[in-house]
Formats: sequence, structure tokens, C-alpha cells
Amino acid sequence: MNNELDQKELEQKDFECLERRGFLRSVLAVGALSTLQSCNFTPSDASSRITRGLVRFNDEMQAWLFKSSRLAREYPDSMITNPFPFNAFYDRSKIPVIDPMTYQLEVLGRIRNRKSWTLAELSSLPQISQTTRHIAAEGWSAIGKWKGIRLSDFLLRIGADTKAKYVGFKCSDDYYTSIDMASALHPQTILALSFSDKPLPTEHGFPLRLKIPTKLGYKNPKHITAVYVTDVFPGGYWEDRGYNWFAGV
Ligand SMILES: Nc1nc2c(c(=O)[nH]1)N[C@H]1C(S)=C(S)[C@@H](COP(=O)(O)O)O[C@H]1N2
Ligand SMILES: [Mo]
Repeated sequence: MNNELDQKELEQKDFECLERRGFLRSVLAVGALSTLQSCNFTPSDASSRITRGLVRFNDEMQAWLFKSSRLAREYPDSMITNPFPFNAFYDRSKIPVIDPMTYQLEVLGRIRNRKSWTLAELSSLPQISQTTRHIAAEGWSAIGKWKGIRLSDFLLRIGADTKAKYVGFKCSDDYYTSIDMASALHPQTILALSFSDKPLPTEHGFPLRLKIPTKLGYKNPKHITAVYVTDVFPGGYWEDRGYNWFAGV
């Protein structure tokens, strides 16, 4: 038997499979988008129920295609974007001011250890660094260096039920979002405490934000005040306004 040939055939199959997945992903995304545009969301409307069904189906397909072993690209520090853009659903004058001395991170839902975390306690946990690209739905992208606690480590530490479906985030500015558990456990998903080797600047989410380079910008909540684990679909600020919930990049 020719092992080398077998290996080549296998690789070819892998490649074709990947190609098909990419195609499927685009078809689903386009399908969901066009239905989103062609109807108004009246709850009683049958077409909106179908659209919501399709959108959920799209999320489930994306979740199914998601590979926790696939890493987002990391860049050399020489490629860091400076200045790094600011974005929020408000302008710079409304950036929340948080007192680091009284700040507490609440942990809620399907977890064992409900104790809140001070900034000093969070800062004492082991941290990892990443230089990754932030891809914003508004059409810009930027490379930044972020350091923080692996969300998977933190979830283990608080005794989270990692069989639960969602991890949700509440922010001090009324922003909120949520991610699927597989993405929460991805090795590059971090609760970032620092940006460019300094504490997070206020505009980039002081004192704590999520950096999840496998998802679009709006899945990276800033100024996080609570993390919760749940089986009840939590949605998100932009997601509840029609943006795709899974939002993988
Ligand atoms: N708390 C909070 N987090 C947020 C937002 C927001 O308005 N409030 N906007 C999101 C969007 S749409 C983007 S693109 C990024 C922008 O992050 P940056 O300001 O660090 O570039 O933050 C995300 N997280
Ligand atoms: Mo965004």
C-alpha cells in the first residue's frame, strides 16, 4: 500500500470539505441577510417567524462548522494599528468612567462560585497575550495587542457549567452580548485587562473587555460588569437589532 498517496488523497478530501463549508457558509449568510431585508419584524407575521427560524438555523450551522482548534491569525507587534479606532453606540463624550477601586465583576447563572471579583483579584490571575485583528461590522479592521485571562480558565475557576449553551456579558453602558459555549472555551478568547502592555484605555473598555478574535467587533464587549452562564438565549445589543448572532470571522 502506498502511504504517501493515501495521505495526499486524505488532504485533498479535507480541502474539498473545507471549500464546501466556506460555500455553505456564504449561502446561508446571504440567505439570512436577504430575508432579513425583505420583511418587517412584526411578531405576529408568519414570514418574520420563518425568518427568525432561518436566522437561528444559520447560527446553528455556524456553530456546527466552528472548529475550536482553528486559530485566528496572530501578527508581529510591528503591524499594530496606531491609533487604534474607537467605536461604540455613542460618541467619545459618553465613554463610561469606572472607578478601579470600587469596580466589581459579577459572575452569575450556572456557576458554583458566585463571589464577585475586584480588579486586583482579576489582575492576579494568569494572563496570556495576543496580537490579533479586530474586524468591525462597520467596515474597518485594526490590529491590536491584548493581554488577559483566558475565558476558559476563568469559567473553570468559577465552576461554570461548561455544558450550558451560552455565556452572556453585561456592560456598564447598557451594552450586552453573548457567545456560544464552544467559542467561550476557544483558546484565544480572553477577558482582556491590557492593551499595548498598559491597562485598558477607557475608550477600549477599561477595566475589562472581551477579546474574541474569531468573531466580529460587536461580539467584543467593553466595560464588562457581569459574566453569566445560561441555557436561555441572551441575544445582544446589535444582535437584537438584526445583526447576526454567531458572527464568526
Ligand atoms: N460596552 C460596549 N462594548 C462594545 C461596544 C459598545 O458600544 N459598548 N461596541 C462594540 C463594537 S460595535 C465594536 S466594533 C467594538 C469597538 O471596540 P474599540 O472601541 O476598542 O475599537 O466594541 C464593541 N464593544
Ligand atoms: Mo462594530
